[in-house]
Formats: sequence, structure tokens, C-alpha cells
Amino acid sequence: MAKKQVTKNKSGKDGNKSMLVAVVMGSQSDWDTMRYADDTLTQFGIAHECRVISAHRSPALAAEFGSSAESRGLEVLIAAAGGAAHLAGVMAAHTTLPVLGVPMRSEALNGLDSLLATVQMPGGIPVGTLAIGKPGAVNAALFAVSILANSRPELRKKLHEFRDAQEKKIRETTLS
Ligand code: RP5
Repeated sequence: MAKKQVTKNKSGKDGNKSMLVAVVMGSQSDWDTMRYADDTLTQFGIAHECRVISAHRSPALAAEFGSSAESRGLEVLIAAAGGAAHLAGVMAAHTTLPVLGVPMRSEALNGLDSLLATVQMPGGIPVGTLAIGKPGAVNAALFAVSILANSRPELRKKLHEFRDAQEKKIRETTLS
């Protein structure tokens, strides 16, 4: 059975429809991991969109999306891919917006290929590369929130609350 194309749009709590963050991924198969970035952005009330764009299978779409991202009001791009993972680099080549790359865990090399392909950008075109898989997906979203928080005090406050809750949980953990 054909898999459904992932295209999700989430408006912020304030109902503002203009998307601040785009989460793009090379394949539908990346969604099981990238849904954690989606969940984290939703948790912070960030208006964002999630969609599949492949640097290799749909190169014109990738170029078009990266080139128009800034004029569409996006402020951060999160790009995930696995294997010969060039999506984040291609996005970064087409925009000056911050691009956060998330290497997907691959079948052949357990994500080492994805990590190296994403992180080893030539000087001049930066990609901020996160960890392989789920931790990278979560942290890319948190990093995006952190970037947005530079000009949004309410988001900075939410980040502090998030960290406080995280610390409280650790402090209260007991082992039986
Ligand atoms: C990459 O190839 C995707 O990002 C995915 O991680 C990997 C495998 O894609 P599928 O063959 O599962 O579509 O482009």
C-alpha cells in the first residue's frame, strides 16, 4: 500500500498562521524519528510545517523550498536525511536562514554515513548538525526554539521552565 505523503502545518497557540520553522525530511521513512521534532515544536507552541523533500529524488523542489524559505517568513529550517544525507546541505546552499541537520539512523551504517554527510560541510555554507536519530530530532527543535527565543522573551521563559522541569525530575529520581 502506498504511504501517505507527510505534510503537516501547525499554527502557534496565538493562531498566527505564518510558519516560523520548517521540518523537512528526505523520506516518509524518516517521519517515525522526526515526529519527535514535530512534538517538541508543538509543545512550545511554535507555528511550523513538516514535509518530505528529497535532495536527490526531488532536487528542483529542494532548491525551490530553500530559496523561498526566507521570503515566506520562515526563521529556522530543520532538515533530516539518512545515508547520502545531503538535504540539510542543499537547504543551506539556498538560504542564509539557520539550517539544523538531523542525521537519520541508516540500515547500512547505523547513521554514521548520515552523520558524516550532514556534518562535513565545506567552509562558507554552515549546517548545525545534531545527534543521530531521536535525540537529534528533539534537540533540533529545542535549538530552533532557542534561536527564536533571542527575540521572543516569552519563549525564553518557556525554555527556562522546560530546563527547570527537567532538572526537577532528575533531582527527584530515586532508584529502588
Ligand atoms: C534518504 O534516504 C532519506 O532521508 C532516508 O533516510 C533514506 C532512505 O529513504 P527511503 O528509501 O526509505 O525512502 O534520502
